[in-house]
Amino acid sequence: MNYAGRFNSFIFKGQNVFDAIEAYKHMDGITHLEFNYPEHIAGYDLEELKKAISPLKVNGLAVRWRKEWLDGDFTNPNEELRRRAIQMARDAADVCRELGGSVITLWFENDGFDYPFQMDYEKCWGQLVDGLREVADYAPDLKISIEYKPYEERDFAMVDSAGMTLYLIREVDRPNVGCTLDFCHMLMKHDNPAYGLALAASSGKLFGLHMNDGYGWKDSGLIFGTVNFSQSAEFIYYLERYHYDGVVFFDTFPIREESKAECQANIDAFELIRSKVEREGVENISQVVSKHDGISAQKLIFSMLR
Ligand SMILES: [Mn+2]
Repeated sequence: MNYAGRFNSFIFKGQNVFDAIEAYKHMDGITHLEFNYPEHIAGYDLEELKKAISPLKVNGLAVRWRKEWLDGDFTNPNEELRRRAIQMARDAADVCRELGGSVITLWFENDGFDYPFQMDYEKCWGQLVDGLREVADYAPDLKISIEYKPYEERDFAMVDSAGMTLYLIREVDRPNVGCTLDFCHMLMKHDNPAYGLALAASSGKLFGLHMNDGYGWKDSGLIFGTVNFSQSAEFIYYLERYHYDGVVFFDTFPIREESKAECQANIDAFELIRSKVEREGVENISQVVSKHDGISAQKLIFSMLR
């Protein structure tokens, strides 16, 4: 399995990108790096960064528009800011390619609304579709991956669910546009994580994963598998069933925990639950699933706990 950790777990504690890369090299299982753009790239020399990365590989870059775009990223009412938001995604594609990465993750943190009558939904939906097409056509060699989150920063996000994400992907209609599924975001929406995963993966649109855990009412970013074991196991079953070969990125927030140990705990948890799924066997689990029976499902879950 390919694994990556979250740079900000180190950077928010005063370390820099190079410190974090060094820490990842000393973990058991990390294979890839995942940068935020521009925050983890600006101010660093790309050549130096490239040297420091090896032997790890770069999965991709996640664009962060942040505070200057409070009124919207691809739907900003200020046309100049809207153009710059799209341009930032195009610039991220150039840097991603330069670093040997293949995925641009777009979480539209500011594209949403807080008040009734605040947004012209049809107009803004069109802007989102047009902006995504522009980025996708600019970088046809890269995967452009949409990460949904139901709320936070806005009360309502425009791309707020697995269903809305898949609908948007269809509307955009480009082969290189797909999605990244964040486990906590799915719990926040009351989307059963494995359901969205199955629909995305079976249509070839699962480009990335953000694994973590939580209680569903906020983006908790807890260590994978700690709260929702059975949903985590179901998620991994579908990853195996659809032969997911992308990167498993742990989007967790070790605010009080030691960052390196916390990242390792995520990898170990994923490996452990994966081993439980593999011990049962994808074929056998598929037979249980085909029964559409709650008791059989419960027996399978408890069998995995043994
Ligand atoms: Mn995420």
